[in-house]
Amino acid sequence: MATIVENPSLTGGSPGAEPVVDNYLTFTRGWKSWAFTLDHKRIGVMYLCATLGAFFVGGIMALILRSELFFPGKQFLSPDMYNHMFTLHGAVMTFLFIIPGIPAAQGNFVLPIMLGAKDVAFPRMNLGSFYLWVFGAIYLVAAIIFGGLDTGWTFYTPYSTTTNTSVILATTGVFILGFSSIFTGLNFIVTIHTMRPPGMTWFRMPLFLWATYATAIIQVLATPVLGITLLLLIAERAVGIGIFQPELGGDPVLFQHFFWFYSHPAVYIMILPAMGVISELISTFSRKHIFGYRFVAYSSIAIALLGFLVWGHHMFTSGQSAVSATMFSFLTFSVSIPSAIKVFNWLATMYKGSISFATPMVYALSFIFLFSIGGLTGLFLGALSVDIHLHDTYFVVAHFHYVMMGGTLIAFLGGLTYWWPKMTGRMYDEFSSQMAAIGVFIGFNLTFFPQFVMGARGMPRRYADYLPEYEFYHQLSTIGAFVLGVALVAAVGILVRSLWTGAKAPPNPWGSATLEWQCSSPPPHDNFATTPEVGDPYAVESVKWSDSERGYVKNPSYVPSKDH
Ligand code: HEM
Ligand SMILES: [Cu+2]
Repeated sequence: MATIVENPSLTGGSPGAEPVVDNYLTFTRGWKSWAFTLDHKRIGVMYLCATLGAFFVGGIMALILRSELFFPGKQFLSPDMYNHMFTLHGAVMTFLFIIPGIPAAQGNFVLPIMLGAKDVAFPRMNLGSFYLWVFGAIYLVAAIIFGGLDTGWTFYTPYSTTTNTSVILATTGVFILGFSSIFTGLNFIVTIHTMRPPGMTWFRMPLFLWATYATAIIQVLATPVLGITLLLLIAERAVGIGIFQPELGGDPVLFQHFFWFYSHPAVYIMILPAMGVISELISTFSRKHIFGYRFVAYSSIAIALLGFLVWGHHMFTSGQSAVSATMFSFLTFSVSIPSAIKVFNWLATMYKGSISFATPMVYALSFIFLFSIGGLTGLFLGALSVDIHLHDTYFVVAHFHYVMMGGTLIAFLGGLTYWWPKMTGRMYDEFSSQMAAIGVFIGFNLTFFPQFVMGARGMPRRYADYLPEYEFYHQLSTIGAFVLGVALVAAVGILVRSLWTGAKAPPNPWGSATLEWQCSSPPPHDNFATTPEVGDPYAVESVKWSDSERGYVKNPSYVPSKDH
């Protein structure tokens, strides 16, 4: 059995011997040193493997769904099985991948280092958060095995109170996952408030940190509402407390209010960290200071706060009053302003920049394009009269995949390829990785763009069958899904291969000025031996390319300007 072996370089090697470079991967060894680790970097890596695993499972289900839809009529899934499959696809993707993906996996890895801290404020709670994720995932999987689940990821009443599938197991799982998310958010808030080193003022924080901070506010404030709602649903099913079931005097629409009071803010839990990643990528790969730093920072907070006011836009057709529908429509438009501010600032950052098309930037550019389509179609849906026609059609499916997949997943890949050399100490093959990124972009659009068209033409969502007039769009979409699947497997495969074949990564391969690039790749156990020198995180001129290092090094002729 494996045992924990302390790194010999730290317990004193012979004097004069070549110093063994300590890094977080080799610091201690054995599986226990991972299972009980309190190191935020290792917890980040474990989260990364776990969420990618969930993404793979959710992806297989998506391909099964799309294959069923290649022809009208039944292929191999009964309508009932189809309901199970799309429910589990949605629940796995949302709760196990998209929500924890960037904050818990990449945020955990880089947040303390970017901040200049040795770890998060509560390392044990951090590990606890990871195990809660594991337990929550086990419950969800158990629901699949014991009775399945066919309510849709939204668990709408009254169906969820009457179906005889495993609603209680699944909602217990989601309840536990909610705690995991709250723990992560709480940890990040406290870390950012209390662990900034001297010189790291709020306005010297990289924008990724502002974004994860804003995300954490939502995680802490909104997730309890989901938790309580799910407990009420469990109580309704188990003992009939009469809150959602009409025959007991309850109101099923109340469930929708509770659900969306969490789940609209939750879409910002998904997208804000993604926007944070993109801010880092655009500045680094344009070799320019980010344009409008404060606007980008404040717009994250604005999104977090405004996001709490718009949940009723999911309920325009639920019979809510015309006055509230009008108010929700108006507020929905206002929440898109801060997102637009970010897009304008990214474009302005690129303007006259010296743009490199390294893989992370290919993803960043894809993000801007796809997120813009996703966001703008959100405005169509936020317009009252238009939504009456589009509600519950494939148009909505296309909209949210453009924001969740075109936005968050693409940013996840951008962040993964950007921080990969830092996490693993290896460079991946640039050309094949760029090709995979382009494949993802093409596959994605082929899958989801036709869904806008068929949705606008009336194809309803969550149906196992369709009229022949939609066949062409469904076939394009299914072909796209397989292109996307192959490209995604290739994108991740290329990264994994670099663990064996990749060149050693320099501390700063891309020329970024944020602190994580000041420590070696991979970083040492404690991140920084001495307190790092904090400067303007976007002063890309403070580093310059060195041929001998095959990376960027400090630029001796750089003089910080006064306004930063
Ligand atoms: C500019 C910002 C956005 C606006 C104006 C917007 C607007 C809307 C509206 C009005 C709907 C309801 C449509 C209907 O059911 O009839 C909707 C659905 C949805 N949106 Fe957005 N949205 C925006 C951004 C996002 C983002 C960033 C995400 C996720 C990352 C997202 C995820 C979703 C999801 C998952 C649904 C469907 C929920 C379901 O019924 O299963 N949206 N959006
Ligand atoms: Cu919403």
